[in-house]
Order: sequence, then structure tokens, then C-alpha cells
Amino acid sequence: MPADYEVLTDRMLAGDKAALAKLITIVESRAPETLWLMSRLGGKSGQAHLIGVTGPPGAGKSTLLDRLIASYRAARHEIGIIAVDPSSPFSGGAVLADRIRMQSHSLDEGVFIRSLSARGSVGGLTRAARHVARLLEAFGKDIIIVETVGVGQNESDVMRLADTVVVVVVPEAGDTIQAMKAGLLEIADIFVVNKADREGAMRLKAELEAMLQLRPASAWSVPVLTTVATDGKGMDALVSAMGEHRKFLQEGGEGRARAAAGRYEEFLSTVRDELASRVERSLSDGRWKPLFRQVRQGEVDPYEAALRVISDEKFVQSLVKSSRAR
Ligand SMILES: Nc1nc2c(ncn2[C@@H]2O[C@H](COP(=O)(O)OP(=O)(O)OP(=O)(O)O)[C@@H](O)[C@H]2O)c(=O)[nH]1
Ligand SMILES: [Mg+2]
Repeated sequence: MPADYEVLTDRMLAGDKAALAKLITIVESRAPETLWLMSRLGGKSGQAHLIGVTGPPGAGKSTLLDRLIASYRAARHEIGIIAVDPSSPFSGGAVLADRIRMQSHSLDEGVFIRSLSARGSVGGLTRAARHVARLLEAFGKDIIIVETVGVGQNESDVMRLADTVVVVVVPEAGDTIQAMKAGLLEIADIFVVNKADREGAMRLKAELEAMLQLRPASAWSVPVLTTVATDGKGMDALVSAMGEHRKFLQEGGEGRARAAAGRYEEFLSTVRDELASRVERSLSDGRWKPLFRQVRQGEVDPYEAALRVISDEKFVQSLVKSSRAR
């Protein structure tokens, strides 16, 4: 098994698209080899620009993305797209529709598109999206865009993996309030008022700008741009704002601190996630069954049982062993 994965990783690093697709499937399924696999990607982590695009359903995110892909391709960038649907395990159709919409680029070798849907927890989805992004980065993509549908907390969580978060809103009643509620105001690095061909776009822009005044002072002031994704209006300004934000992360003291915090958080959550899955795997070992039964039946106090498990030498050993198994 490990030898297979090694071959697969080498093939992917050498530019084999089929190997990349296989590796994505492996990390998406949370295979026990994931951490080992991710650590063999060649340390390119942080070289690509990870861009998150989020906003309410139908705001025009995919149309916008289609335009962005075209601009970035014209500038010879290699692009990875991850379409994430955290809202429901049943909305596979929406994600599928997205892929069809981006079909104008599906034959372009420089664009790799992958969709992820919420099969398990949102935490799991965020982790999978991050892993896929890192795989695409190792593959040589230098612009990676993650699109999420929705306006809730889940989307905000997924967006935390991005270097630059673009929040797309449209001039329809209630959107601003919704954006605030969802915490989108806090996570946005760039606001895009799309469908600026419709009435109310300038009013919404002014409202957002007023609300952004309430954010803590920062060396990065969040721009509010207007676009008409359907005819490409405003795209150049958006592309240059994203580039400027990246420069802010790389050059400014505050930006560098934020990037450093992001890297540390990526490390910490990887350790946490890996330990959590090892614990789960170890606990599924049959020898704990009698204890679990006693806990369920109220014969052993849950805290007492937890203490017994984590002070068990064999249990602790098994957590270490699972890293050497490969
Ligand atoms: N009038 C107008 N319509 C637009 C604009 N941008 C997108 N649309 C239309 O809005 C609809 C939704 O666009 P999508 O790009 O699918 O929006 P989305 O945000 O990706 O939607 P979900 O992925 O379902 O959340 C489509 O019919 C687009 O043609 C715009 O700037 N002006
Ligand atoms: Mg979409």
C-alpha cells in the first residue's frame, strides 16, 4: 500500500493528472495515510494564492469565477478550482450545475476543477478542501480558488483556509443584514457587489462601506467593488485587488503576521485532526467494548472511563504506532 502511494505521489509531482485525481479521492476519504501523504508533497505549501469566493446562492459566484479563470489564464497562470457545498448533503445537483457552467474551461489543461460536497461534518469538509488545495499547489497550480455556496457559519469556516476572501453580494433587499449576520463582514478581504446592472448596487456599496467603518482599524482597507459578471465589467479591478491583497500578506507587517498565524493554525489543526482520527481508530479496537457497554448502561461514570482509556499504556502506544504503520 505505502509503496503504491509513493508511486502515485511521485507521478502526481511529475505532472500526472490522473495521479492527482486519485490522490484527491484518497485524502477526501480520510484514509489513514493522509498525513503521511501530505507530508511528502515537497514543502511547496504557501506558494499558491488561495482565494475563497463565497456569497448567497445565485449571487453570480460561478459566473464571476468563469471570468476570473479567463483573466488568469490569459496571464498564463495555472488554476485549480474547488467547488464546495457545505450546506447540504443533498445538493449535489447544484455543484454539478456549477461544473457545467465552468465547462468553457473544462478542456483547458491549465485548469483543474473539482467539487466537494458535505458527506460528513463541516470540519471534515474544511479539512478536505485544505488538503485538496495543498495537493493542487504541489501539482503546480499557482492560483487556487475555493467557491462555497451560502451565507452561514459553515461557509465562513471553509473560507478560513483562504489567503484572500472575496464575498459576493447582490443588490437585493436584506442582503446586507444577512451578510452581517453570517459574519461575512468579518471574513471579507474584498467585497464584490455583483449584478451592478441592477438597481440598488450603488446604495448597497455605500451601505457596505459604512458598515466596514466599524471594523477594527487595519493596514488593509476592504475595498467594495462593483461587477457585472455576465459581461465581464469590473473584472480587471477585482483581479488587481486580489493581487494587492496578496502583496499585503507577503509584504506588510500585519499581513505577514496574519499569514504566519494561518500557517501555525494549519499545523495545529493538522495535529489535532490526526490525533482525533487515531483516537477514533484505536477506540474501535474490540477490547474496549465491555467498557463502552458499561458507560452506556450507566455502570461506569463517563469521566472515570475516559481517564481509564487515556491512562492505558496500550492505548497510548497504539496512537504512536499508527504513524509508523507505513
Ligand atoms: N443581471 C445579471 N445577472 C447575473 C450577473 N452575474 C450572474 N448573473 C446571473 O445570475 C444567475 C446565477 O449566477 P451563478 O453564477 O450561477 O451564481 P452562483 O452564485 O454561482 O450560484 P450558486 O452556485 O447556485 O450559489 C445566472 O443566471 C447568471 O447568469 C450579473 O452581473 N448581472
Ligand atoms: Mg455557483
